[in-house]
Amino acid sequence: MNKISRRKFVTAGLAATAGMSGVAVAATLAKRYGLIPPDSGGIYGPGETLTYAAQRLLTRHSLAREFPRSMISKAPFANEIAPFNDAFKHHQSSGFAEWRLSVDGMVARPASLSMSDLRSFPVRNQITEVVCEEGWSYIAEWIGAPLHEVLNAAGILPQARYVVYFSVEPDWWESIDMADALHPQTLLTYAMNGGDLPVSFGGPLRLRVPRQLGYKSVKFITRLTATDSLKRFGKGLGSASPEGGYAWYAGI
Ligand SMILES: Nc1nc2c(c(=O)[nH]1)N[C@H]1C(S)=C(S)[C@@H](COP(=O)(O)O)O[C@H]1N2
Ligand SMILES: [Mo]
Repeated sequence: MNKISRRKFVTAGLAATAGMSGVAVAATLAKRYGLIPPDSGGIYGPGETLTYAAQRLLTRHSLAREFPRSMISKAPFANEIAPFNDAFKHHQSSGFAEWRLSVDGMVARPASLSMSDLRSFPVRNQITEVVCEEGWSYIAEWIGAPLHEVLNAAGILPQARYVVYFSVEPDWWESIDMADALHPQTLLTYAMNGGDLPVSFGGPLRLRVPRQLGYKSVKFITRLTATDSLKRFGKGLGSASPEGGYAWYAGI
């Protein structure tokens, strides 16, 4: 046995005796492809890495299921929302004329977009399901500007790896990777079921990410920022969800 194959033999043996599992092998692969989620630490970390890496390697371009118009829920369920402060009520009474979405970070042309600016982007619609981790769901038609159109107009830089998005509600902020940010069904929605997006459903502006659980579809969006690292946001776990015990990646 020459030196190299002997070393290989020893490594394989070590891995076997240490019980190096499929999960560890998968984690090594995930690292090679840059598919480690920001909440990869802790006891659920290996599972999170496996879920995220496997979905991204196998179904990066998959589409969320779209439903026929006849399946739109008659009584969609709006999750409980916090009572609004005076600033929000002021926006509401002026028809959100002063609402702005700021687009910044790793973009060549940072922008501050009004609702009418957003309405001037190509309009897309999708009839998809909002699925809450607490066990309920509803189907609605969502209408808005594809996030990729807005990012491209702002000149998103090739180094950007994630888009972080913020609500007027400080506890609600999330991030998605570029696979979801550039996905054709990820929409900045301002209308629902044919009318303006009601405040109870996130109006005036909600990011719909239909390939993930409802909590990634944050309501009352005011800011998007493109970044190459999630470390400097909050506790560095990618979003508010993992800080509260939920997964950053919530693919469905
Ligand atoms: N700003 C904000 N966005 C939010 C929430 C919230 O409370 N505030 N709840 C989230 C959760 S947990 C879910 S399941 C969905 C609920 O959407 P719905 O109210 O349209 O049913 O919105 C998500 N987006
Ligand atoms: Mo939820």
